[in-house]
Amino acid sequence: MDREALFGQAVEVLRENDRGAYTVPTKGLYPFQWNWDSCLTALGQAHVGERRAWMEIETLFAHQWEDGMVPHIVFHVHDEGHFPGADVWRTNRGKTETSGITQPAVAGFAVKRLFDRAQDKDFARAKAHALLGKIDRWHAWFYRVRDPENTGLVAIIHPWESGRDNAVDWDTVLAHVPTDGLEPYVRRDLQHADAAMRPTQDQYDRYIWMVQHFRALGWDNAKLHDASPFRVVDPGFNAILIRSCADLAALADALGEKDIAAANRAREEKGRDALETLWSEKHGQYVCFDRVARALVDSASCGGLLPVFAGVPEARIKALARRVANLARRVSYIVPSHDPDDPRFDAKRYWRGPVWLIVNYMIADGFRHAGETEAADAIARSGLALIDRGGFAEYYDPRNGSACGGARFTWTAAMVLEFLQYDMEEALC
Ligand code: 9WN
Repeated sequence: MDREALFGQAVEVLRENDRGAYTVPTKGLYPFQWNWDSCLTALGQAHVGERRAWMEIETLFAHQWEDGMVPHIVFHVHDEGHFPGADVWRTNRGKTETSGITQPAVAGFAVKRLFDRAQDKDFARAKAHALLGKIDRWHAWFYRVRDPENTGLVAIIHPWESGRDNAVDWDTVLAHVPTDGLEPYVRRDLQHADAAMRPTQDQYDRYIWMVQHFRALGWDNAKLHDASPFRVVDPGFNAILIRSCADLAALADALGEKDIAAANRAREEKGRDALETLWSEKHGQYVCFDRVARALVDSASCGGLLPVFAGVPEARIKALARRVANLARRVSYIVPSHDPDDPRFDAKRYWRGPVWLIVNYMIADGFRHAGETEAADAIARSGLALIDRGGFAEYYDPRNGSACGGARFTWTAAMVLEFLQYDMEEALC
C-alpha cells in the first residue's frame, strides 16, 4: 500500500473511534478510555490535530485519583458490552467511575514527544505545564506505594496493570492467586473476539478474584501492595516508567520546574541502575522478578526487551539487538511477545506470542536513540508489513502475520502514523 493511502486509512480508524474528548481502543470489545492506549493514541492524533492530541491526555488526567494514581480505565459511558464494568470495580472515587488499578506510565514520554514536535509552541507549553505536576504526582505515587522497600523498581499487583494481560511471565505467580469465594460472572470479551485469541477462563477467574480482593480493601493503595498475592517487578513496565521519568525531567527543565526535574532525574537514575538486577544471562535479556517468591521468573517475553526504551548501558543494548535478530530468524514478523521456542508460546493467544505494534514502536524508539538503526528499521518495517498483511488489528500472529483480536484498532493506527513519520522513510519504502 502506498504511504498516502496508508496514512489516510490510519486517520480513518482514529476518527471512527474518537468519542469527542477521548478515544476508545476499538468499538465493542473496549468501549471506554484506557490509560496507555490514550497516551500512545495522542501521538498519532498529533499528526492530524495537535489540540485534539493534548485533549486526549488531559481527559485521562482529569480522572487522576487524589492519591496520585491514574486509573487504567475511565468509564465515561455505561456499556454492558464489557466485563468487568464500573459496577464490579466500585471504586467510587469521582463522578465518573474508574477502575482501581493502573497501567504502564507512558504519559511522561508521550507529553514530551508532543511538546518537542509541536507547531503551536505557546499552546503546547501551556498544556505541558498543566500536565507536568499531574504526571509527577503519578510517578511519585508509583515509587511510594509500589516500591515500599525503596529498591528503585515498582511492582504491578495485577496482570492487567502490565498491559500484557496473559503473558507467560505471570503463569507461575498467578498459580498462587486463589479463586475461592469468586462471585459468578459472565465474560463479555468472548462475544467480540475469538476465545483462542484471549486469556483462558482460569486466568480470568484469577483476574476477577483479585478485583474482588482489592475492592474488599476499599481500593486503599496503602494496603494493596502488601495484600496482593500477585506482586511482580516487570522490566517492561519499569522501563516505560523510567523513560517517562527521564522525559518528564527534561520537560521540567525546559519549563523551568527545577524540583520536578530533580525528583524525576533521581527516580530515573536509581531505576536504571536497579534494572540490572533483572538481567538474565540465560536468556540474553531482562526477565521479571516475583516479589512474593523473591525469585526471577524464567520467561523470555517482550517485556524483557523493553528496557532498551529506558536507555540501558551499551552492552545491554547490543545484547538486546542480538536477541531481536535471533527472534527474527525464527518468526516471519517481529517482535513476538514471547520466545517462539518456549513450549508456552502461543502464536495467536494475546500476549503469549503475537506481535503488538505499540511494543514494536517503543523497542524501535529505544534502538534508534542508541544508534542501533538496523534493529530499529527492521522492527518498524515488520510493523508496516503487518498492516499490509492483516489490516489495523489489535495484534498479529508472528508466523504468518494474520490479524488477531479486535479490528480497526486505535493504537495500531496511531503507531502506523508514527512509523510513517520516522526519519528512516527511505529504509521503509
Ligand atoms: C484489560 C485496551 C487494553 C490494553 C491492554 C490489553 C487489553 C484489557 C482486556 O486491552 O487489556 O485492560 O480486557 O483484555 O491487554 O494492554 O490497554 O486496548
